[in-house]
This record gives sequence, C-alpha cells and structure tokens, in this order.
Amino acid sequence: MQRLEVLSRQLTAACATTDRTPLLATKEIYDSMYRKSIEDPEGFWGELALGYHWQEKFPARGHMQYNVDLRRGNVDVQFFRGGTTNISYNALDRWVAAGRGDEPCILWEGNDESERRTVIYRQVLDDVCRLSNWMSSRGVKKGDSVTIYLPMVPELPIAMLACARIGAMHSVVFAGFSADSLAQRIVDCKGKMVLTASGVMRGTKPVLLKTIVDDAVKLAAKQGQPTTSVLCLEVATALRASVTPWNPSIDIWWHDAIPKQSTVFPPTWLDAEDRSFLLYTSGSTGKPKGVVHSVGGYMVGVGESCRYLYDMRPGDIVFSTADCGWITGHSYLAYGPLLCGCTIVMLGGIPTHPDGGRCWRMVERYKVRQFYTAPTLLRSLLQLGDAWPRKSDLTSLRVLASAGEPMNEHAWHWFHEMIGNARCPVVDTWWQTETGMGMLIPLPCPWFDAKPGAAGVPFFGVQPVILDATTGSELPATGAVEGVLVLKGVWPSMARTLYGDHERWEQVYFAPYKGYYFTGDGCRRDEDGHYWITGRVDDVINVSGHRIGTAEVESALTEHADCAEAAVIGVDHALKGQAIYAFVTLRGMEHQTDAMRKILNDHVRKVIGPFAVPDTIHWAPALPKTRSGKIMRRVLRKIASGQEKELGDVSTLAEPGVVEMLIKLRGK
Ligand code: 6R9
Repeated sequence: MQRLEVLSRQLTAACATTDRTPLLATKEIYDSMYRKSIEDPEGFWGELALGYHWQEKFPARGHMQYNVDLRRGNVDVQFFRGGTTNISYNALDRWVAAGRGDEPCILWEGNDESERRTVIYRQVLDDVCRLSNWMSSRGVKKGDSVTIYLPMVPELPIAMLACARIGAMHSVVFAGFSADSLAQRIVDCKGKMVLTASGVMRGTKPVLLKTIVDDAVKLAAKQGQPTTSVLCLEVATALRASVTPWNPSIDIWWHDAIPKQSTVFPPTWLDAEDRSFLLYTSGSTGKPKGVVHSVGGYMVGVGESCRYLYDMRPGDIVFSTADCGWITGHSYLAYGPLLCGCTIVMLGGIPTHPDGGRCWRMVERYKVRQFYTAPTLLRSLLQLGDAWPRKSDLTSLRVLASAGEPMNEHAWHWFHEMIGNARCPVVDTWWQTETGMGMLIPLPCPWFDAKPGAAGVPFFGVQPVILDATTGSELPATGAVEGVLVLKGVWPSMARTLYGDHERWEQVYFAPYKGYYFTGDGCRRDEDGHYWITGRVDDVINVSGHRIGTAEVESALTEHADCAEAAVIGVDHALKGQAIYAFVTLRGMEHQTDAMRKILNDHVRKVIGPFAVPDTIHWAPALPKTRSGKIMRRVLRKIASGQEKELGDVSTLAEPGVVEMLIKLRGK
C-alpha cells in the first residue's frame, strides 16, 4: 500500500493544479488500498496517519484495539494509542511553519453581500491562541466542555480550534436552537462557559442570540448547571434597533477580552484517544445524544476523507454551505479542509439571500474548487431557475459534493449539468454525525461510473453489510439486495461514546444487531455494488405488505419536471396498514389542481409501480424544515393526521409560518 500511496502522491504532484489526477487515479489503486484497509486496518491507517504531526509517535503495531460486539464485553475503540497530537496544530501551525502563513485561511461573507473578510492562516492562528489564552485564564482546561452558540462568522471555527488547542471539548449548538434546547445541551455537557454573539441577520430578520443565551443560562442554572462566563462577539448589523442585554458578573465582550491576549499558546499534546468534541445529534427525540469524537482518529479519518473523497489539496478553495452547528460543518467546512491546508469560504447568511445567484456569485468571486452542499438547498436553488447559475462563471469548480439526505435524480442532474457543466463528479456522500467522516461515496475519479442518487461505494475501512430487516441475518455480500444497513469493523473517525452515557451508546448503536454498528438507515445494493440509501428505517412505509422507502417515492415525484420538492410520510390506513401521504411543492403554484395530482400519480405509477402511488397529495408551497435543512417529518405526520395540537417541540423550525399554511391547505 505504501508504494501505491507514494505513487498516487507523485501523480498528484506531477499534475497541473487546475486539472490534476485524483489520488485514486485508477480502480486498481482504490481496490488495493480498500483491501488493505480491511485486511490490515492498523497498518493501513497507521501509514496514512504519518501525514500528520505527532508529538509522540504511536507504535507501528499495537496502536489499535477494539471491541464492538456486546457479547464479548463493552464497546471500546482505540486508534493510534501511544501517540500524542493536537488537531489545531495540524490545521494551522503546520501550514504557517511551512511558509503559508500569509495565504487566506477563511474567506467570509456576511448576510449582506458587501460585508467581506479575508483572514490569513497566521491571523487565524494568532486569534486561536488569544482565545485559548483567555479561556484558559478563566479556568478552562483539558477535558472541560465549552458551549459555542455562534452564527457563521470566522470566530466560530476559530473558537472550535481554540478549544481543540487546549484539549477542551467544544459543543457547538446550532444558533437556531431555542433557549430551551440550548439550556438542555449546556446542562447535559456540564459546561460553564458559553461563546456567543450579540446577534445575527438571517435574510432580513435579526436574531438576537445573546438574549437567547441569557434565557438558556438562567434555565441551565435552575437545573443545577451555573455558567461562569459568557463571551460575546459584537455583531453590529444585528444590533441596529436593540441593546444587547448584559449581566456584568458573567458577561464579557469579545473585543474587550481577546485582542489583548498573547498570540502564543502552545498546543496541549493530547493522547490520540482523548475526547476532541461533542456534538448533539439533530432531531433526536427525548434527551439529546451528545456524540463524542476522539482526537487522533477523528483527525486522520476526516483529513484523509477530504483528500480522497473530495480531492482537497493545499491551496484549494473549498466552499461549504453547511453550518458548523452540524457534523458537516465540523468535518467538511472547518476541520477537514484546514487539515488539508485549504482555504475555506464561509457564508454568514441564508444561501438564497438576496437572490438565487448568491452561491454562484461566491463560486465565481473566490474561484471555488470544491462546492459542498445538501440536496435540500440544491432543490431550492433549482426551483429559483437556471438563469441564476448561468449568470456566473462556474468554471473553477472541480468537485461537487453533497450529504445529509438522499439526492433525487432531478437534483443530481441539475447539479451535474447546470452547475458542473457535466465536467465535475457529484460526490453524494452518505455518512452520519456518529461516523465522523464520509462512508459511502461515488469516488471523484474519471473511472468511477457514478449513478445519480446512489451513495456509491465504501470508503477505506468501511464494511457495509445489509441485513434482512426481519430476521437480522446477513444478506449475500454480492449481487442486488435490500435491507438494513449496518457496518462491520471500525474506522478511525467513528464516535467513541455518547457524553455521560456509554450504555446508551452501546444500546442504540450496538445492541440492535450484535457485532455490528447499526446505522438506522435502509439500503439497497445493486448488481454493480453501488449502495443506495432508501431512507431511515423508521421512515419506511408498509403499504399492503409492500415495503416502500419514503425517499423512493419522493425521488419519483421530484423527478417530474413540475415538482420542486416532496416529502412523503406514512399515515395509518384501515385496509392497507399504511397509506402514502405526499406533501408536494410545485415549481409553479398555479398548477395546484386535481389534474396535476393525476399527472404526478401517473408519474409515480410509471417510475415505481401502482403500489407506490400516493393516496393523498397535499400541496405545500413550502415544507417545514430545521435550519440545517432537514424536513421535519414528525411535524408533517401530525399535520396529515389532523393532530396539529400535538406538534411537540417546533423550536428548530426554520420558518414557523409554514405549519399554519399547511394546515390551511389540508384537503384542498
Ligand atoms: C452527514 C449527516 C445522518 C443521516 C443518515 C441518513 C441521512 C446522510 C446521506 C443520507 C442519503 C446521503 N443521510 N447523508 N441519506 N444519502 N448521501 O447528514 O449527518 O445529520 O447525523 O444525519 O442523514 O439517514 O443516517 P446526520
């Protein structure tokens, strides 16, 4: 493997920076590296890890140990044992030491397109050290939790890296969560410090974050978790008409505290298996699950996945529309690109504000090479029309990436043809907060025959297994099969536990199918060995004995030219068990007629079969979504069944007005 790795690095170096050979230039290189990653994971990852700085090297053998089979004892995963490192050192100091300190590290634009900042690598390192010094002067030390509730400003990745430098675990809470949810997360991680901002503009709406933090801090204190420091960044635009509430005993302005700190803060050398951060999973019911990642394994898994899956190399310009409040923002906006020495492009507002051309103008302005987004944003961008991307020069693009939900064929083609001009691979990556890195991927290599809507093939170290949903037995390893997706073995960036609840970690992920990691997703593999995610297994609909993935019906609907977006749920049905209920957003509201219902039904009948035809099509000028863009199916189920009084927690809804509108349209 080492020779192949060297060979692929040489190939890379030999190529011009604009059109270069991908690391996995041939199928043979991928096959051979993949094989080695399964047969000898310790040797394989050990070699790749040498591309990072280790203050103390881990031994070539004996650094890896694991058990994921509850029948043999507790779940425990360890990589690079004996090694010490620091992610912030690998993301920043390494590049500054290599003479790249003056290169841009973060290119930021605010909600208002004229608000722009360029922060070079050296500056980011200085700011990280200043913040580490301040946090440490306030008592934050290795192993402590720090809550970050910041909008998408450069200070957000800076805050993450400052925690990483100290060895404190950051818990980034998406700055769209309510005070209740924030308090719940502060209490769960036992954090004493919150890093926040006065507010943020979202489109035309100011959101006063500090007020939300104040409420959360009060709630957390009532629940026995006092906050001792709130560091607040002043964001002037959000403050025009209001004064930031202030509690002098714990609040401190960023601009008062941080600039005067020293720019030297030696990284804490952490054991590879120390905790790097925790991140609460989105949309989970009940007590939030604080997914905990490691230092060494997360760093190597994420860094290497950026190189191999998205072809990121030093100097590349990477634009991700993800928010750091979610795992995609952690792995593929902040940590991964910086571990690869790239420049990150950050957008601090809504990607469709002020119009559908915003993202494309940014691609042109910064000569973006890798563009990373989610299907939901793609669908809204395509709904806004082709004229917008046509206005911008998108020729710098080389890799189009997406994650988070299944991508329907229509969106895939639009992405591939309209945005990538049919030259850029569409890397529709399947992964999860818990997996840390991309797991199933259409490889961004000319030899790889990507299929629209498929999540591709396994990345190194990933052993997908499809189980029969009812018996739990393994389905054949080759040929077309469909069932529940589980993963065998381990990979470096897999989460290590749930904060404060290792038993829950074991029960949720390793108890359902002994010996495997349970993904919660349904999946099919086709004859060519490509994996297709069919949706969460809890989102599967069973209609008259036919098991139908909601994603399948959605994809069929959105394939129709008039349909912009669809969300399908199952509703109880006396005869069939469940009936298919589809919320549909059309490209033009004037088409919301029964004739159009028939056209769409006929289309689904044609694409999947008569059993998949929705019983109900409910017109939805918009769908209820979380700020991370996930459709809130729980809310849709309540609306469909007329139980709107029992909507539950809707604090994560991006636009609360959508619910009212959908209720009015029921039966219309
Ligand atoms: C990265 C992220 C994880 C769940 C996952 C699955 C869905 C993610 C997908 C996808 C189809 C893809 N998912 N990527 N479904 N195709 N390419 O989104 O993490 O927020 O933890 O969500 O998202 O259902 O289980 P997370």
